[in-house]
Amino acid sequence: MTQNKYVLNWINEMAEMTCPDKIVWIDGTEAQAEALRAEACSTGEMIKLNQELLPNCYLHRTAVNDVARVEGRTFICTSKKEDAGNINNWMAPEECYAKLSKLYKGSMKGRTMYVIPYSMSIVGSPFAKYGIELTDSIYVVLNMLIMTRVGTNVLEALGESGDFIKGLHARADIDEENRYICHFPEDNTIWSVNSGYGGNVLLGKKCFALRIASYLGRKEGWMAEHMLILGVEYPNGETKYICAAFPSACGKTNLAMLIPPELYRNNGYKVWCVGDDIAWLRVGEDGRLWAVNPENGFFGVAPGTNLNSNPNALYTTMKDTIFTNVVHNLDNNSVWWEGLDKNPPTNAIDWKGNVWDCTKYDKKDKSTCGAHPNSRFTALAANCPCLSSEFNNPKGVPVSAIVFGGRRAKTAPLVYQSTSWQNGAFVGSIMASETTAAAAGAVGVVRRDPMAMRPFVGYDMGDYWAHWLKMGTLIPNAPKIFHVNWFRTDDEGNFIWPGFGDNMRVLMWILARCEGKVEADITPIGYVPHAEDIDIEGLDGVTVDTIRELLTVDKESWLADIDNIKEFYAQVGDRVPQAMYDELAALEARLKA
Ligand code: GTP
Ligand code: SPV
Ligand code: MN
Repeated sequence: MTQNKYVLNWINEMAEMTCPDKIVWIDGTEAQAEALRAEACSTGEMIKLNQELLPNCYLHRTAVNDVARVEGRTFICTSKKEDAGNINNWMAPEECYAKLSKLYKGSMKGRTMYVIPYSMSIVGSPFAKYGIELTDSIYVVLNMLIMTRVGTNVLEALGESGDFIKGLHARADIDEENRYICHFPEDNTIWSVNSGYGGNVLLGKKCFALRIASYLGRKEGWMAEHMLILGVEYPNGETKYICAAFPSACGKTNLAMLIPPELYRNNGYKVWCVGDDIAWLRVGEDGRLWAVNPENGFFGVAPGTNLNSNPNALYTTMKDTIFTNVVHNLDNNSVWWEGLDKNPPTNAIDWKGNVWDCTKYDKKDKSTCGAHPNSRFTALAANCPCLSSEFNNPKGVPVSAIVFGGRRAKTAPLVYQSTSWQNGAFVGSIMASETTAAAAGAVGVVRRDPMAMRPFVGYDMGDYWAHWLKMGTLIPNAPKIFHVNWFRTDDEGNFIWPGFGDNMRVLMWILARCEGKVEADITPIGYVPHAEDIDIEGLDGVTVDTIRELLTVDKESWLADIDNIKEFYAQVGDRVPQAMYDELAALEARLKA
């Protein structure tokens, strides 16, 4: 497949360690993919679903102890500990290589090693970065074929160069005690062992396109961010682009694919999806910030996806999709998850592979769920009905606004705007959100998650903030920066804001602000809308007073947050830029004034 000696030598070395029975190169052809699907079905690794209802769709169940990213077992292995920073786990590279080599040793005996040459972003484009993932999992191969651009053309584009990310993945024993997701940014290397789930093993995604790429971006003057990219098309045909960073399972896929409320549709507004999880951002020759989505598919949260909340995602998953850890409906050999509809299947297998009794389902007890709360679909971007015509444009799209957001029952208002790039970067640095099932550990605990990147920055968090500040000085026509919160609750714990498609109403205010077309109130935290300027026409049960409530800035709860932010900054450590401390002090002073 290639004569590239860097590639061949590395594969030999990895094969000597892992001892596969054979090595198979993935060429990106449909014939090879189809043979692998058949093989996975023959061993039970995947289940072929009803081909009339769900053509080319499959179901996979991971091990019960292996259902989410494992942040506690994710390491950044820089030669100096300070370069990984206090927020990341760190291991010395030699120590980590030695430790994991033992786990890899002979782990592919009796198995096949697949060689996946893939590209993040469009092959041959100036933005593209190449990787090769070695894995002993057909499930990983089939997911990578959807999520990235895979094939021999990647090897051709790479040529004789050694400039590619070396990823090694072995399922080994799926032993959680010995599960490691390790990054060696100085060596362009990723080693993952003892997992078979999503972000732990699809190495192009979080490991490469965020952790390694953020490290490269800092060196090379660009940014890798945990952001969706969407375009709002106006009735006159003009399209404005927005990037938004929300933590895992906090609404990126949903916002990226939103269908505008009827009123807007009737007036000719459309929303187009460019990406739902990762954005690579560069300064264009025109002085604007340009975004590309380096991925080729969506690894989206299944629960809660339905014809009302996100019809575009549902349509996207109706063919060529791999479902992971959802309910298997035996009556029609299809799939189901909590929140899909009100008719759970009565003859069904749950995500653990056990017979599932839907009558035992109790909303408050996650252990009664049929689908795992972090069950997912892997679907082709090309199958998304609202995919942007710019999806394959190697230049990307120009960004008008950057939006941060979190899952906050209180404190954060529906929307506010920062007062400058520096203030906006500060707003990103103090983001907080309730934890979700996307990572192993407690769910619903508020934690600081700067720029939604806490689990994904491949170097010191303070340096990452400094990089944000520096980028601001390099973008003459920088996007405006906002913060949103769809998740404020009332005293009974119900969401106040309807969310989903109606989030368009907030996007319209954001874009109007970018064009200087609407006034706002200045508050201690930034610009907050006049309640009347959030369009509520056609919204049931939401009045101007509801909006007023959603927009309140409660000084007491913000001051309580300030204490928590100070603790967090101290934890990030001595590389927190002075400008962030200045912003923090100014915010505190304004709240106390
Ligand atoms: P990752 O893929 O983990 O990075 O997550 P994501 O940010 O793409 O999250 P996603 O859009 O999949 O949403 C996760 C959950 O939040 C789903 O269960 C959604 O139904 C729910 N959700 C998304 N948007 C909204 C909203 O506007 N309001 C409410 N109440 N829930 C929402
Ligand atoms: C996330 O957790 O932010 C995801 C899913 O997008 S995973 O690919 O598993 O990281
Ligand atoms: Mn994500």
